[in-house]
Amino acid sequence: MRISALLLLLFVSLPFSAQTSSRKRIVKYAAPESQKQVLTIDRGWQFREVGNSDIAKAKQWHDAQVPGVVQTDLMRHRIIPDPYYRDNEAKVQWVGRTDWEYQSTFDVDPATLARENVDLVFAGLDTLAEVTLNGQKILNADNMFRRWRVSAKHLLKPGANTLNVVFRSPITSLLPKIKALPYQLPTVNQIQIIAEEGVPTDPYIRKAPYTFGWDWGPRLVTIGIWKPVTLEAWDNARIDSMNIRQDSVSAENANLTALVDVVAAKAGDVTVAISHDGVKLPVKRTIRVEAGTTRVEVPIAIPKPNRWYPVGYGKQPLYKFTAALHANNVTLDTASKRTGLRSAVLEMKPDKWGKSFQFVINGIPVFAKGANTIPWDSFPTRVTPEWHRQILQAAVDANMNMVRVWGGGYYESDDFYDICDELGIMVWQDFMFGGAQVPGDQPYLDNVRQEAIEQVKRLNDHPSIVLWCGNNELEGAWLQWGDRQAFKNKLTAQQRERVYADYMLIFHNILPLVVQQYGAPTPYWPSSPSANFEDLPGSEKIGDMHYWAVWHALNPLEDYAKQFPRFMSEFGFQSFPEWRTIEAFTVPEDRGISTDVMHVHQKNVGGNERIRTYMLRDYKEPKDFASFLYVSQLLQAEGIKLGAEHLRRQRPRTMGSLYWQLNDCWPVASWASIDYYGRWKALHYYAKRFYNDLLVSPWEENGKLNVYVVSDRLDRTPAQLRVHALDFEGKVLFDRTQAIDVTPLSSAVYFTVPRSELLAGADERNAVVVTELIANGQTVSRNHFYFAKMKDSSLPTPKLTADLTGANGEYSLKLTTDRFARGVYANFTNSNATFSDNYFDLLPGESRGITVKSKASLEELKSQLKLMTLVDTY
Ligand code: BMA
Repeated sequence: MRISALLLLLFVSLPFSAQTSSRKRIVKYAAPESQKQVLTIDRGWQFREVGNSDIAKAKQWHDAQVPGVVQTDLMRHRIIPDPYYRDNEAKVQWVGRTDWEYQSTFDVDPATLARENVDLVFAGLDTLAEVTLNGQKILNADNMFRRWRVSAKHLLKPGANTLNVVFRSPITSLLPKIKALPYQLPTVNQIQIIAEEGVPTDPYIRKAPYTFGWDWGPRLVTIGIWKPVTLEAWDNARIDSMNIRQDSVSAENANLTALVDVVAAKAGDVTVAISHDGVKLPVKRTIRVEAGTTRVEVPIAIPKPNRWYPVGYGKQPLYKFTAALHANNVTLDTASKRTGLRSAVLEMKPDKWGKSFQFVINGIPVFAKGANTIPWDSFPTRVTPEWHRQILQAAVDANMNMVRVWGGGYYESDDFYDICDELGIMVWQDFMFGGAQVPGDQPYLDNVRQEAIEQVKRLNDHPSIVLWCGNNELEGAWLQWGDRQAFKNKLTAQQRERVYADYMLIFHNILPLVVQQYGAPTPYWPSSPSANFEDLPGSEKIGDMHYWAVWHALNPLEDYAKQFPRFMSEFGFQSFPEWRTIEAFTVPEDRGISTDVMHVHQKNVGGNERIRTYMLRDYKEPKDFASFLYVSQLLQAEGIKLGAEHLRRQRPRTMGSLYWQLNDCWPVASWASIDYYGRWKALHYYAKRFYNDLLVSPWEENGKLNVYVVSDRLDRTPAQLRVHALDFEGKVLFDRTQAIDVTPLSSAVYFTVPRSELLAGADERNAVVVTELIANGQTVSRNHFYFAKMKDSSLPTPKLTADLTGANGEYSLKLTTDRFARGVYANFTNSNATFSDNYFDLLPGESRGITVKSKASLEELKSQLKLMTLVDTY
């Protein structure tokens, strides 16, 4: 190495802030262990509007946060209002329709400039960016999901350097070009915008689709430097990427290959050494590299690996592998990846129903229980690792073991997958294609290929990722959607062929090849839903299904139990968030289902009325808005419970239940089970019960009540199954307990009783059936069944008493009722709290203790406690 030891020493011993004098400076100093230096440019940034707006204040320079987006900076400078409040969304639309400029002046010291290579690296630009350094154009970026590296040494000078990034509007800058095309590609969820702008631009740009608006999210077309900017100084060679391919993993052996891409500035000998968790492995490779990228493969064998399992099936041990790049005894660069060792197979074997579709992890067929995730915020740069952890922990608390990172958002940040690895949550990972038809010109295809390579290399080592999926709903859209049929009808036969060929090229050629080359053996699936062209998407025989006739087509909730998919990757039902969430974005006059503001916060056209339509089928008309919110949550929870339990009962025919959707990106009426503020809706408490590893699930078939028990446990469970029926006053109508032995990984009926025998002459509108599974003296699952709809039931008015005790954030709440109480909901008018359980039924004379966590004091909580049950709503 030609770098002198002295220079290296100097370089390492002084923190960069000490080497610079200017106010605006390069900030963080990292990677002291290797010769490569990484400097983060995250201070001294300013931004201004440089397009067509007439907002004078926006035209001046204001300080900017990097990483960040202009919208959050504009809010901070009070140039735009909070778009989440009332109907402000419309007031900020100009931001996405104009151009913006960022600028930073940063110092570079002579030591950095003495290095052989100095690169500027942009980890993420949103999206159409022109970058200049000291007045020289260095980059045109056009993909939010890519990383951009530019060699910059020739343009840098000692002392102050100026970096400018101009962002063109992802709407107005594209419109003329798109309007001039012979036809315009269709998209989803933008009816109103299409009316305003003529055509949607999102099909033509690699940018998070949901920022253009979705049926649960506002249109907030973000613009900005959304990931860090760094300066990287290095000499002969550096590590561009490092991955650990899991060739085969069994209890005896893990056969792995470290894949290290080395970038060299010139030819020379380098050595790659691999260690894990501080243990040097006896494997090294010394090779001669030419200028450019060379892939170095180093085989690794780990006997008796400590294997990673999904939560509920074993532990989540993680290994940290480090690759060190040496030349002439100098460490040029190091790279690390943390992974978990497991085999993950998507098994599709012919069987009597068609072909299985199940994830087999370390040989265990795992029933996937979970939900779809959408981005945590409309402004991704506001999302913190703590927030990710809070919601992902809530997923595990609700007994989920899988999330689908849906293709209309963005590839999540590293911390997201780290948390999934740690918690044992499997991830079904879509590529980011959300519903818009794709173009197929060569630059677009190259852009997509590069994006996929980078994302697969970045993420594939996460053991949580068990599937790469091409897109969300594009196959089904092309083959089955009305809007696509109308689009096809407008095209010539040749144009139609072309659009279809472009689809096939990306999802059946480019992406699977990238996964095969950089992600194998992690499986690839072309679309969700899909039957991989062996049948139509949504087939009951092959592949995964999205079932939306309940909700979008107004089919009865009971139709959930008529679907027999191999894997249900989406089904969902909306509700409103709770009162305190509504309060956060409204004034009193907004609080009703038909107000303008509540319609702005409902992105599925007609959604509020749809909730009401369904509600009146099953429940009495709520007397006021607060009651309506509460009943909407019960309605959603009961509906998804019906669907999810049905899917679990079908095991092994069905091997997955992912409801739509886990979270929200702003306060809104939506399909989510946790609202934007992290508050659990009734559905999330229900999910904790219906996704429990042992589930008792009563279901009426042909005048009989069949009591199923579903087990996701690996061992047999000796248990007591109790089935009793009571009238609402507490009179026992039926009571039977039977010893059973629950078969592992199975679903079966363990008890059958005719409806008439259960009711013993009592009125079905006045009775509840309680099924209970008791193991080791504990009730592990309890489930209530009603023969009549709640609107027809004669619910008594219970007298509930509450006893709240505890201190310092941890409280117990004991609730007792005299008569039957349906849907008991405890909350505090003014304090955030989490409950171990909520929205449950209490039998006559029953008490239930729940734990409550809150920062509020006991006195505050006592004065704010509110209890509600279904009879309070009418
Ligand atoms: C599904 C999803 C989303 C959408 C949801 C509700 O099909 O893939 O596109 O938000 O339906 O309509």
